[in-house]
Order: sequence, then C-alpha cells, then structure tokens
Amino acid sequence: MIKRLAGTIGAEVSDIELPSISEEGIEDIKELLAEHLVLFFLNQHLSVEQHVTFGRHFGKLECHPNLKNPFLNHPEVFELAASHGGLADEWHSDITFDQHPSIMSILNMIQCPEVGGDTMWANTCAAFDALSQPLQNLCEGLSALHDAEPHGKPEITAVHPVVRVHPVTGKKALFVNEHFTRRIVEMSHSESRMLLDYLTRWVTSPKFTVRYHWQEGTIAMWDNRCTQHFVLNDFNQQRIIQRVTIVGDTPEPVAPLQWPAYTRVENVGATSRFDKQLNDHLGRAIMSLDSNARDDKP
Ligand SMILES: O=C(O)CCC(=O)C(=O)O
Repeated sequence: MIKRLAGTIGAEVSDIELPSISEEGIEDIKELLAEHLVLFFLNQHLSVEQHVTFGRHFGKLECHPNLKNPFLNHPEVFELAASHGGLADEWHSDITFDQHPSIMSILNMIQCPEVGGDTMWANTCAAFDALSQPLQNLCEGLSALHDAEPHGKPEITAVHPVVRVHPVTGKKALFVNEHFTRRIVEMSHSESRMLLDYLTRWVTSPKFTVRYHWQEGTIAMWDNRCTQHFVLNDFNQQRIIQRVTIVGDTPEPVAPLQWPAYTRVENVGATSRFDKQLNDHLGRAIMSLDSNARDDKP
C-alpha cells in the first residue's frame, strides 16, 4: 500500500519486507521512487548486511569520501550519531562536492528521539518549475562551485550545472544547496551570493517539502538528483542513523553553459579574496586537462 505524505514529495510504502524482496519488487520501488522522490518503509529493522544487500539492488555502493566509518567489514555503511555531532542540520543533497554526486541514499533509522529529530525533504524539480521564466532561463545557463568545507576540506571542489536534467524522468531540477554550494561560477561574488541565497531558500519553501517523523527500524530512500534534505536539530536524546549511498553520475545541464567563468585579473583588490577559491578550482581543472593531454601522448 502506498500512502502519499505531502502534495509534491514523499510516500510511505507498507506491506513489504525488504530483506526478501524480489527483482520485480525492486523494479516497482524504482518506479515509485521516480514518482515520489523519497520513500519510507516502516518496521524493517535491517541488519548492516541486509542494508548493504538491499542497497546493491540499485547500483554500486560507495564509501563516504570524507567521514570515518565504524564497520570494518562494511566500509560502505556510514553512521551519524547525534551525540558525536553527527547531525545534518543544513539543507543539502549528498556529496555534491564530488564530480559524481551520489544518485541515491538509503537510510536505516537505528535510534531516534521520542520527539524531534524529524527530517525534511524538498522536491527540487517542483522548485525549478515554479520559478518565473526569466529566472529559469538565467539558471539554465549557469554552473556552481561546490566544496567539502563542512567536512573540513574546502580544497575538495566540483562544478555542476545550477539546473540538472534528471536522466530517468527528464525533469529539470535546481541543483544548488545551502550546505555545499559556494559560488555561481559565471557571476561576481556579490551577484552569486544574492542568487544562491534566493535559490537555496526558495527550494525549501514549505510547499515543496515533506516532514517525516521517525520510528526505529524505518528505512528511507531518496533520489539525490531531484531532492534536498535536512534534519531538525530540536532534540536532546541520542539519534543514530546508518546510510548507504549509490555511486553517482555526472549531472547533465539543460543546454551547453553559456557564459565564461567570472575571472578578473585586472583591478585586483581586497574583494579579490572572494574569487580565490574559484580561481584555484579553475587552475586545478586546467592543470588536470593539461595532464590528461600529456597522458594521451605516446
Ligand atoms: O539523519 C537524517 O535524517 C538525514 C541524514 C542526512 O542528512 C544524510 O544522510 O545526508
């Protein structure tokens, strides 16, 4: 049975046992995920092994690139415990600082507070569709720099289109988030700040979201290509989640990007410090292109 939980995103699926699911059942889940973007399965209580086995039905699993993992036998399972500061209370899609951000995440709720610690998800296709035509057109021609600064690694950077096309549904999704996105590549720092502030707030407008209250043993899975999520930091008890993520793809823009990167070599002044990270990223990208070219030589 499928129970929709909000107007634009989220559904609870009951009468299903994930450990014994058939290949046909997996195909049904893929279709449901394309429709609802985040799915919840109650009363599953999966072991670490069952969690990993279920995840592998959807693709290759990846280890978290920056955070430690407690399970020696299963490096793909990553755990967040609130008592150790593991609480993702800024809106994000997973691993967008990587060239190939995870396409999907599957979360196992191990321990949750009686009250509080809900998670919210936002539908980033609905958020894009509801923008005005001029702003849609502008965003479709832009790209943005993301970094792993929240994990203490600001030097890990990647550039992605501001609007990506979902490879399965063909829908357009806004692909900038509060947690990992730093800068619109084609704009000055102050223009970028204004647009990113607007877009990242817009995505989280209540009408694009669902808010989920957890029970232990629930499995949630979401599509990172067309959603963002965050946890409400409003509790004092322990909260532990375990997660596996499916290896990512390359976010595809709607059309070839239109404008050059905003780089200014003249008029260097105090505000140029805001361009440093972007310039460093572009420098690294050019160096890697050069070394690729060298590698191609016999
Ligand atoms: O703890 C949650 O509910 C969500 C965790 C999260 O944000 C993540 O795994 O990226």
